[in-house]
Amino acid sequence: MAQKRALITGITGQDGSYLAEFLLAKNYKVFGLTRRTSTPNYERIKHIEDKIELIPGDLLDQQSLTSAVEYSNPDEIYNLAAQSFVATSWSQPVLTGEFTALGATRMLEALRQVKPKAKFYQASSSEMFGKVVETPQTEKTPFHPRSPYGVAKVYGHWITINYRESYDLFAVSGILFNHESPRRGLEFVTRKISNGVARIKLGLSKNIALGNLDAKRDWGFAGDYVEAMWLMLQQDNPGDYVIATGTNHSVEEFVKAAFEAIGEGSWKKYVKISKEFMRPAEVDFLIGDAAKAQKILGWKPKVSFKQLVKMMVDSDIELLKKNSK
Ligand code: NAP
Ligand code: G4F
Repeated sequence: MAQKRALITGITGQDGSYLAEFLLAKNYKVFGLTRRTSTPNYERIKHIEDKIELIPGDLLDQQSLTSAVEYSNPDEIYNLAAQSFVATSWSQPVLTGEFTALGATRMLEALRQVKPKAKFYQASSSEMFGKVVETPQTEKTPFHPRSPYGVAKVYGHWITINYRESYDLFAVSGILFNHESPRRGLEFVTRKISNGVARIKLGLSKNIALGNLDAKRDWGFAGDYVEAMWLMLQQDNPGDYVIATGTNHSVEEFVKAAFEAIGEGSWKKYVKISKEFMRPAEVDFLIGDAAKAQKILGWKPKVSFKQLVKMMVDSDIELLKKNSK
């Protein structure tokens, strides 16, 4: 059988790096779209850089996306690139719309014009549920996004379905709940906490400044979630799936578990609440029901909340020790 070919946008990001590893292990030829930066930011993929092929391109630039699809001639396209930080979407709402919403249309256009037989994955988000109208959230739960990011993702979700219905494409939307890892960006709350706790443990900081501790998220491990993306594209028919653990925890519970991972029982003295990290509109509560994915894809998360927190804290301690040498 011919070697399968995949194009990943957002390969330098958390999910892109795990997905690239996953596909390499399945013997795919992996291409990754990277945008121009004044210094390369290949930290998350440096261990596999010699096994993948990077193609220059930007979600803002249709021609570069079309050329990337022509060049890579993919069987599968994973559109993971986005402005993915919710807080930034209020300070850069137009850019967020350009990347996260219209970027999906540009990728779909590239696919439609160049390789309509390729299978397409769109990275949709539980942020689309926002102010939730039912619990737990499923593929059928209506959306009420609470940020320019959430609104942009709703657009990306529906344009994917629209292209599937209009042009008979194999285009799917994975509605993924929060997933984290040691490769998570430092601005997201879980990594901010694991890094902060590691710094406190090593005597490099005295406290962590956080915003709303009451928000609850359904947190899973990114390594588990990229398998679900791939499984969605291995089906005979396209469909949209919720991917989640089915359990949730508050930010406060994450903080507590992270301090417990270093054997510190009293976390309160280390945490400062700062208005700077409060949002104009909050998503208070997310919990997903991944029954459809379990039934049709045979997908289940493997890493528990406690294991995830410990993995992130341990990794940050090791990283800080290594960097201080
Ligand atoms: P991430 O770490 O922030 O990675 C985002 C990626 O997009 C990076 O590779 C980034 O490149 C790239 N990118 C941003 N703007 C671009 C542009 N204009 N042109 C080309 N590439 C661009 O995000 P992630 O956590 O891996 O998430 C992957 C996708 O899943 C995103 O679409 C995110 O919104 C979505 N999602 C994530 C979660 C989650 O919990 N992680 C949940 C649901 C959905 P640079 O390295 O150059 O910045
Ligand atoms: O870690 P967060 O920034 O992630 P958020 O907003 O849930 O978004 C992430 O998950 C989405 C899936 O639902 C993705 F689509 C999206 O791309 C991204 O990956 O914030 C989580 C919660 C929020 O309620 C926030 O208000 O943590 C709260 N929080 C409290 N203090 C904080 C902080 N968030 C951040 N980033 N920093 C804080 O200091």
